[in-house]
Amino acid sequence: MSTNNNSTVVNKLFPKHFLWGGALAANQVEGAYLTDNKGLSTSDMLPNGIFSPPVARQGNEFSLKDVAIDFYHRYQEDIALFAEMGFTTLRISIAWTRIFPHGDESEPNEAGLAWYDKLFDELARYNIQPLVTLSHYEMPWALVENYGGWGNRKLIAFFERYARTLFKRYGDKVKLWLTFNEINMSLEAPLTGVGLQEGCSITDIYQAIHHQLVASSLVVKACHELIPDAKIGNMLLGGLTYPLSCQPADVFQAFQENRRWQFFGDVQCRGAYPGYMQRYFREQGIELTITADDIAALRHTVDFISFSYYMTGCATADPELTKKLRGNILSMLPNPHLASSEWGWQIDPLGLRTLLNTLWDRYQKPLFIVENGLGAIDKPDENGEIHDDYRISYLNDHLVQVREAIEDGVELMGYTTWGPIDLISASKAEVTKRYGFIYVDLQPDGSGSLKRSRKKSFWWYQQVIKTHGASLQQ
Ligand code: BGP
Repeated sequence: MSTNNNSTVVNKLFPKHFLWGGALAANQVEGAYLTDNKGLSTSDMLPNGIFSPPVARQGNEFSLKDVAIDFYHRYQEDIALFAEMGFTTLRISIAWTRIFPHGDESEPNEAGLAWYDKLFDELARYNIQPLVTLSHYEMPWALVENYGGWGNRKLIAFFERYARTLFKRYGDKVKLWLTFNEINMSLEAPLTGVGLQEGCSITDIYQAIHHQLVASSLVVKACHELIPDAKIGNMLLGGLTYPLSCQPADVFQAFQENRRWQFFGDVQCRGAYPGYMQRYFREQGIELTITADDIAALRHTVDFISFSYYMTGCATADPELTKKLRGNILSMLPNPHLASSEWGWQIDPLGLRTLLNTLWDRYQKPLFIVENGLGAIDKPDENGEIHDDYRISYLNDHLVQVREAIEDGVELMGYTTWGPIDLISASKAEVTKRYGFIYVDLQPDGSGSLKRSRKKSFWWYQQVIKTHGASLQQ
């Protein structure tokens, strides 16, 4: 706070050490889905997105993800563009199937390891700090077929071996790690989240989640042992549910809905299952196998909390109303006070400030916003340029609220927009829904030159980073 001409001026710049960048996931950008001995992943088996059933891959089916935006071969050009925007961090994920193609090998695939070495070296050339997700919506398909996915306790050891391999190999290049992307999404998309196929019960899902939570904790422990100067966080889908009315029953319903996903954060940040979850398991007849070793493992809690933020929604205690109102992909009810994106995701910048404060109050651990952005249809004008003012306005309004949250006292490490370059969407594996500051000439039928070009938002984000947020419009 500084004073100027007797009036109080609040200095609302983002802190100097704040990390700015964008976030990608291997299966949504890399392509090269069988190159350098890569194995098939759950994502490869879901060419229509994370909510659709898997298809058998016999070699001639079409999936946009097979080539995606060909980041595997074009990463140098893309990183140069990120550097031009002023990125100080880039969130990427490592494809487990590049390192252990089937998940259960005793030795890693050197060709896969070597490719990520090149990627990290390229980032280092520009002083861009990698933020690496160990598992972003994919796992070896062989682990689903041969072991039943995370329902099988053996997956814990396979994942730990995979993570230890990465920590040993990249320990001097990567100091920021995340365990599982949106770990709470397993409740909505069990195959993507925990490798469980159709017909699994809620008990199966929570048992698989339990194994994943134990694996996450063991990997935190391994990271602390192997790279003492690194930090490792969890990654939550940061939803926020409001009561549809101020009736106490609706307020309580919304409170419970929020706990459905906060539970994951509670275990990963506090190191034990919360009482409300134990009650839920009892009442639903969910009996989990939890060993004494599991309980000890869970005590290894994360260093920071990362999360994605796209939308909010509502809940009511009235079952009839719940049926009548159409929910969004997260089964939240629409909020009559909010506008929606072209994909029906309700836009709520102030909700981000609420969420940041909620998480900070709850855990008192540093936070990191690792996904936020607007999926929209971008139409090039007659000169081939894209004037994506809608994206600029979405991001501007969210960042203004982020800055407010920092003023509130929230400790925030950084901000990475989702999809700094156009990529394949996760929910429906489409390319029509674009998030990037950089346009990629790729069409829904797979045609296109894959040429990259800068959108208007490219210059806007460059300015935001350069001015530490001073260029944002209040
Ligand atoms: C998150 C995922 C990302 C990303 C994003 C946007 O849930 O972590 O992988 O894709 O959502 O979703 P979509 O691609 O479906 O628009």
